[in-house]
Amino acid sequence: MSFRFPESFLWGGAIAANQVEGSHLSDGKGLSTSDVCPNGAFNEIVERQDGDFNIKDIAIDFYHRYPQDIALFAEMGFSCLRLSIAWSRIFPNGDDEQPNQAGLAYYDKIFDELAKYNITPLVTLSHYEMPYHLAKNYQGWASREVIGFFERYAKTVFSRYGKKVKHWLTFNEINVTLHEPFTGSGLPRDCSEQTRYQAIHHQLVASAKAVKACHELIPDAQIGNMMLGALIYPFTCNPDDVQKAQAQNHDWLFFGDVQARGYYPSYMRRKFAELGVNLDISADDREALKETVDFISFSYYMTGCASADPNQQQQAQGNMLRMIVNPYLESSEWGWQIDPKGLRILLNMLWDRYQKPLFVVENGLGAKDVPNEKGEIEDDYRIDYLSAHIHQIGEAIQDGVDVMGYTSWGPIDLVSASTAQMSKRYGFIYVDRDDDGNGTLERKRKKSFYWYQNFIKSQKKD
Ligand code: BGP
Repeated sequence: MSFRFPESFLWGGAIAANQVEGSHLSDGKGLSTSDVCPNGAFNEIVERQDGDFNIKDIAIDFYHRYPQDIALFAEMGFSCLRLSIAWSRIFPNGDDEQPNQAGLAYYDKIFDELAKYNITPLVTLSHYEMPYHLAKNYQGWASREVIGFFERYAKTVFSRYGKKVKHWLTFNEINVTLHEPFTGSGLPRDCSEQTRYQAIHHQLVASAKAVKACHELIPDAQIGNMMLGALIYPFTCNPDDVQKAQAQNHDWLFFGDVQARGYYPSYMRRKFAELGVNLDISADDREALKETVDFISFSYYMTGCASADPNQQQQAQGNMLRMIVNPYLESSEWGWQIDPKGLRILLNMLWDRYQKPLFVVENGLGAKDVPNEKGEIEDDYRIDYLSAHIHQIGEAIQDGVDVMGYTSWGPIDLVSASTAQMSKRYGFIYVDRDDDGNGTLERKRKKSFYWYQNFIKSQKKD
């Protein structure tokens, strides 16, 4: 690639506490919503019993193996690691008066380890989990009270880590509450549209309050939002399809519009009226929402199409967004439609819309890696996927878009959020563990490890 990314561009990978740490009840941690979904974020909720199996109870044991894993990230040349704090390590029940000191001490060790290698932490406050107690006893974000609990949690971690962490995100893929109400938001899966949008409103207010607290407690920090970047194309140039695609894009851009502009976009008035949703928004809420994010972050895996034709039923498989298949694109083994150029289009679209710096905080290919006879993983498919996407980010920067960085999803194999499989692998680093929990947890560099290492090196000044 002849284009050279800006010197300040952050390169790295992204992980989430519940998908890597394990030790789900260690050192005072409480159960989280993720701990009661043994088959993945979108499957049944199972009350815990002694001796039951949840692959995330150990995950990849990052809780203990972080020094080795961070050393491997450093070896690849990472300048950034996106990770999340498990809210239930800090406030085991969510509504506790005092934080759990052992939980606070744990993340200090992580941030200190990153500092050794000059790796900038980018920290998500809530990545697809919340204390299970809040889901069980308050119906999660359906309750206005949870705003206060989240604010207390956010203030606690900002005060504690403010010297070590200068880049923050509020809620991972906040728009996913529309499709999966339990794991990230603690709502009953069969909740009404009214409950769902009221809960989303509470999350948006909580996000804005966290932004305010961050600005006050760590004035030299930056805090962003995080959306699942679900770009939708019209299936044909029929204006009916174009309008449908616009409406579906509004469904998720709405979150960014509130978080970046500080008020509800006007198109939501009609949407709420059509759905029969009547939100309880106080004057204080409106005031709180005015505190907007410093940058916009998003995940990017796939695109899809929208069609107004009811006979056009061909859906993309394996993803919760139920997008219509684009005949020009290929799909991953899980039916996620691969579209590197869509990333350039989306970056331009978000830049035009918000004029705030953008950060691609997830992107990657889930694949079944099979070791060759020498036990090595030759994952050229992953290298192809990632380099094509990175190339399009370079194109977007040349289009004039301000992009802060890129953290690929799952730089080390981890537990899949949607399926709870280990065999859906994203990593540059292989972890010896299968879907049933067998394996030594040994780490091994894949071919893509050396590719990413060389690529990052090529972007540094000679
Ligand atoms: C995003 C989530 C991540 C991650 C990724 C890949 O939606 O933020 O947590 O898991 O998707 O998805 P999966 O693990 O289902 O393949």
